[in-house]
Amino acid sequence: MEFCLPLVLFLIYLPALFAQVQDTAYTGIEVDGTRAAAQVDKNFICATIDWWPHDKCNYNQCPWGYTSVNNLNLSHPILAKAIEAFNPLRVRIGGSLQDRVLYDVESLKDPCHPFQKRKDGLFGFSRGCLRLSRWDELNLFFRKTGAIVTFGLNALHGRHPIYRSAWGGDWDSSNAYDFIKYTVSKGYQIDTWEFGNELSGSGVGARVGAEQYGKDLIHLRRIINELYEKSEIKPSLVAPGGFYDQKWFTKLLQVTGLGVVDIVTHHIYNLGAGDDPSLINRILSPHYLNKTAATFNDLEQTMKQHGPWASAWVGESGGAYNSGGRDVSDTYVDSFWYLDQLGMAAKYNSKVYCRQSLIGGNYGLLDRNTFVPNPDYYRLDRHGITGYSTFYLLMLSDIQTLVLFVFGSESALLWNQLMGEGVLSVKSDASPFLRIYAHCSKGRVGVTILLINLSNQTEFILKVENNLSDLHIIRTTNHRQSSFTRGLKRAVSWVGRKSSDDPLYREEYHLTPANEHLRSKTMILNGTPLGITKDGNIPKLEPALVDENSPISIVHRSIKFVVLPNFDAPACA
Ligand SMILES: *[C@@H]1O[C@H](CO)[C@@H](O)[C@H](O)[C@H]1NC(C)=O
Ligand SMILES: *[C@@H]1O[C@H](CO)[C@@H](O)[C@H](O)[C@H]1NC(C)=O
Ligand SMILES: *[C@@H]1O[C@H](CO)[C@@H](O)[C@H](O)[C@H]1NC(C)=O
Ligand SMILES: *[C@@H]1O[C@H](CO)[C@@H](O)[C@H](O)[C@H]1NC(C)=O
Ligand SMILES: CC(=O)N[C@H]1CO[C@H](CO)[C@@H](O)[C@@H]1O
Repeated sequence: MEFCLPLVLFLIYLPALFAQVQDTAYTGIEVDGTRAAAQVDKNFICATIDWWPHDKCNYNQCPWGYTSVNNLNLSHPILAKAIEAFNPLRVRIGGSLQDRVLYDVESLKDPCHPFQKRKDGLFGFSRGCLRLSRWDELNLFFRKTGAIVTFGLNALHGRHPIYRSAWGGDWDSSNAYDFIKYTVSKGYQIDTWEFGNELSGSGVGARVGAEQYGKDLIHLRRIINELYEKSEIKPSLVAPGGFYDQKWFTKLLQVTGLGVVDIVTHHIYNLGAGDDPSLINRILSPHYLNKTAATFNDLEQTMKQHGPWASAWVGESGGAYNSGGRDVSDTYVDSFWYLDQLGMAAKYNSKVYCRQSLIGGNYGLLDRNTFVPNPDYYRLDRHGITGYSTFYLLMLSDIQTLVLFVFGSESALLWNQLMGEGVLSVKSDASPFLRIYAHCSKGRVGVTILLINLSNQTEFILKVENNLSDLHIIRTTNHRQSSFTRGLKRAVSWVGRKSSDDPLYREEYHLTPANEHLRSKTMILNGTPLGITKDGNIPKLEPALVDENSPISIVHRSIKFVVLPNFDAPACA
């Protein structure tokens, strides 16, 4: 019997072996351009600046360097250019230590010390302090770079631990009051004041009950109303900047009621700890990625029911917690997670998405040491040429090395340039490994589709249909090509179809890793590595122009933005 076993095993595994051969799946997707399923803010992309000092360490690494609110080098030319490239970028100032920050206003009685390591301190640090001279510098910098600022206030000030991680007592608003007053007197523009960081639900490090939190928010609302009474621009109030907890969030909305909280922020770290060996498997698992949809959906329901006056933001999301994963959060593979989550957040009506972090940790969009405008830091300028758009890359800095190449920023920039405010729903019969998101194109007619192919073996060939037409979805998955191409010929409902023989084009931005290595730090756009040229410039970044009636293909483990300028979508008009 024994010697039969290998044969049996061989027979069992035979189909599996064949299944691993590269394959192709034909699929139809239908984009509903008749109405926007959701709407994001004009400035959806946001990145955070944290308070962590250089000696914040995880897993025997100290990946923050000098990137804190208090010591980030604001005169580094690359930093300003990186922010300006988004034109504008939202910046959220906050993080774990924000609730322990004192503002060095005149009335402050305590000395203004920086954060210091302390074993018994919350998150292992003492309280810290923001000097007003630094606050002045920061505001000059934000004004210069056009950043739209969200500032997180110290919601633990005046409270004390009561039981385990639970903190009690009223918030002492005096320090924040004088700080906001100073900010108003200087004419510094703060778009949104946020209250607290990760104190909701069971909290991270510390938690505060929803009832108490709501009371303090009502108080803060009064302060803001009072201090901004004579101002033309009135900042919004944002809270609680913590993990979603249905009971806690519901209670907070009930206690505060209409006219207190304008924006509800929640945090997401859905990939696990930064040193988790399964990070990459999670990033590539559609099932795992999609789990976050449940959170988005629950929050959307809670908001509809208890706070229809407020909108939702992802206030902080970095994938892997505790500073991100080294050689994961800063490589190509991270874009699968990041772009998928941007798409999902938008679909569930999040108006803004703040990526942890702009700089600092392993998940920074910029290298913490060199600020390398990662060769992926491009500005895209659009010029209308013969009806199409041509994109030019402006080089932001001469960089000596291509090695430090951080992907989130490239992905974020492409999203920022291409994806508009209207979110469109997509029907598809594709495998779950093909993640699809559609938005109105940014700043022009038509729609843009984001395709994320997580499959390690399947290339998808798609036919995009407009449901304005009376065509039904052609269910062609894995059908033979002939029936698929027959279906293609029936594609209609594109605007601008000329009777002339001129072909109409779509634009494609295809992102793949160098050397097919998922953890590569070099990104390939339309077959060209994104690197600097001999003379120290970054090459032009142009979309591939493709006959719009040809099927769209996307190879395994890659990402593509497809701009369809002639797609007739009344919702985007
Ligand atoms: C594709 O992934 C599956 C499971 O995720 C794995 O079993 C298989 O070996 C992979 N195939 C290739 C060609 O890498
Ligand atoms: C900040 O960056 C600039 C430009 O690279 C550099 O000249 C300066 O020394 C830096 N300052 C600090 C404090 O590191
Ligand atoms: C993702 O999750 C949402 C909500 O739980 C569900 O409606 C949707 O069908 C899921 N999508 C996929 C592709 O599994
Ligand atoms: C388009 O799709 C939406 C839902 O996605 C549906 O409500 C609408 O009836 C569809 N329109 C047509 C013409 O099929
Ligand atoms: C690993 C991987 O995804 N490889 C594919 C990436 O995309 C290119 C085409 O752009 C394919 O040739 C690779 O096989």
